[in-house]
Amino acid sequence: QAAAKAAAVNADSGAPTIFDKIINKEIPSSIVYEDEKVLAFRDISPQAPVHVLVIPKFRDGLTELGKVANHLVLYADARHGEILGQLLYAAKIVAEKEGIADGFRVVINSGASACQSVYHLHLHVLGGRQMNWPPG
Ligand code: DGP
Repeated sequence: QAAAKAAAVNADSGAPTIFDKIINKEIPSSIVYEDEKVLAFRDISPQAPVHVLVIPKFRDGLTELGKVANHLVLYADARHGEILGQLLYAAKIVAEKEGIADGFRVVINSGASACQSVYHLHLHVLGGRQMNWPPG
């Protein structure tokens, strides 16, 4: 866990991330849902039978917020209500498409202590098995 936290601290540079390449289709991903503002694709290291990441595309002015956008949960203010709502709505669409609408989990790892490893805001949508509580 210490190594994971150290990696998370190092990842927090504010620079573009691998998710920018996924948004731009420079590297492939398994896309589950996409609209103008949001992209949802399968996690490369699934922790449940369904494990989808939902991310903002930041192609509409949010990009200028730079690092703030990467930490949107931490620094969110009144400007961000719309995109945060759209991310949660997309999570619902993903759950319905994936057949897990009867029970699923939405997670945001925010910051090093939560072991955030990619500094581009993302929701994890997990389901398809019994989820346990508390999470690790
Ligand atoms: P977090 O720890 O909350 O920052 O989660 C980042 C997630 O991103 C992690 O579950 C693995 C996933 N991930 C990292 N790189 C890639 C990639 O290149 N493709 C896909 N599909 N997922 C990735």
